[in-house]
Formats: sequence, structure tokens, C-alpha cells
Amino acid sequence: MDQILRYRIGEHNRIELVQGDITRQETDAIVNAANSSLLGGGGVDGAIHRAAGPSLLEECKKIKMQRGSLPAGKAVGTTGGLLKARFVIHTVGPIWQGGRYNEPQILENCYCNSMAEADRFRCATISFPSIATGAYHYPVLPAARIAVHTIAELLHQGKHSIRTVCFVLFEQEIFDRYEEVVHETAEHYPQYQIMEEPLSL
Ligand code: AR6
Repeated sequence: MDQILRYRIGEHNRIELVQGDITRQETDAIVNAANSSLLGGGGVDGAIHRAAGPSLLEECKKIKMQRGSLPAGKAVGTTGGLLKARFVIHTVGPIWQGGRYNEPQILENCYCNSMAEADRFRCATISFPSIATGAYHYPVLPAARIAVHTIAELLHQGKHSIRTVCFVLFEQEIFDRYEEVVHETAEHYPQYQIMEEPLSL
């Protein structure tokens, strides 16, 4: 069974850490760590396209024809095809080049723009993978800090329809790093009121 940790952010919102496969998530939307071509690839992108079936690629091709390539940091939504999630939000992470090419800002934009796109579809729940920490080689700890801090801030502001954000982490090592970062964020940003919730059986 997937390992899950659940945290409240203030009264109404939640962050969950799930160790598992994002294609099996039942949130309203899942986020794809895509590339600018939108035509699929390896890693989580390949897994999502395989699980969603060919309609996902057809929608992505249409978007590409209409709007061209998707720049790093931007996000665009499609329906979820055969997935349990109704929507897939495709975003393009920064390729890590040492950190001097705006990579942190681009990664933050991926989370903000994906949340805004999910809000447009009136989603209440969304799952993110660890964007850019695979083929794009973003170091996990700084990437996890950007992911958790950006999402905690957006949930704290409460401007979106989204109430629950799941980080679905394939590798145990990355899951453990995110857990550390949630605890660190709770300590450094008491205004977010992050509290671990016991899981009901
Ligand atoms: N569920 C959740 N996380 C997964 C899954 C899964 N099924 N499969 C892999 N991961 P990556 P990137 C994790 O490489 O670094 C693609 O080819 C993986 O272990 O998928 O943003 C695209 O087309 C890692 O921790 O995405 C782009 O060309 C995380 O997801 C490029 O890779 C992200 O790894 C994007 O690279």
C-alpha cells in the first residue's frame, strides 16, 4: 500500500505526501512533468501518457498546433483520458544548469501556473510529481523546498478552488526529503499553521 502522510494547512486545506505512482491518483487533476514539445517522453510523462491512452496525445498535439511549444514554467490543461483524474495539467520544469539560469523562479512558476490552471477547471484536489528532479536533474532538496513552500503559500492565501494538494513521490528517498521539508516549513513559517494529521483507518 502507498505510504501517506497528511498535514492540515490552517482550517480548510491539506497537503498530503504519497509514496507511489501518480497515474493511480484519484484527485481531480494530476500534474505532468512534461517537456516543451508536449508530445510525451520518459519518466512520469511517459507513465501518464501510457495510462491515459492516445486521446491525451491527440489533445496535446492540438494545443501545440494552436499555441506552439510550451515554455518552461508555463502550464496547460487537458482532459484525463482513461485516468481516474479528470484533468492533466502539463507543465515544463527547468533543466538544471547549476542554478544561475533562473531555475528556482521557473520551478516556482510551474507550481503557481499549474495551480492557476487547475483553478480554471474548478478542481478541489490536485496531485504533483516532483517536477524537474528526474531527467532534468534539479537537486531534490532545493526543489522540494520550492514545491512545498510555494504550495503552502498558495493554500494559505486561499485564492484558488484547490483545497488538497498531494505530492506523489515515486522514490522513497524523495518522499523522505519532502517529509523533512514539510516539517522544516512548519517550523519556519508558523503562519501557515501546518499540523500533521493522524490517518483515520
Ligand atoms: N509517479 C510519480 N512520480 C514519478 C513517476 C510516476 N509514475 N514516474 C517517475 N516519477 P521526470 P523531469 C518521478 O524525469 O525531471 C520526461 O522525459 C521521477 O522519479 O519524469 O521534470 C519529459 O518528457 C522523478 O522524481 O521529470 C521531459 O523531457 C520525478 O517524477 C523530462 O522527462 C520527475 O522526473 C522532464 O524531466
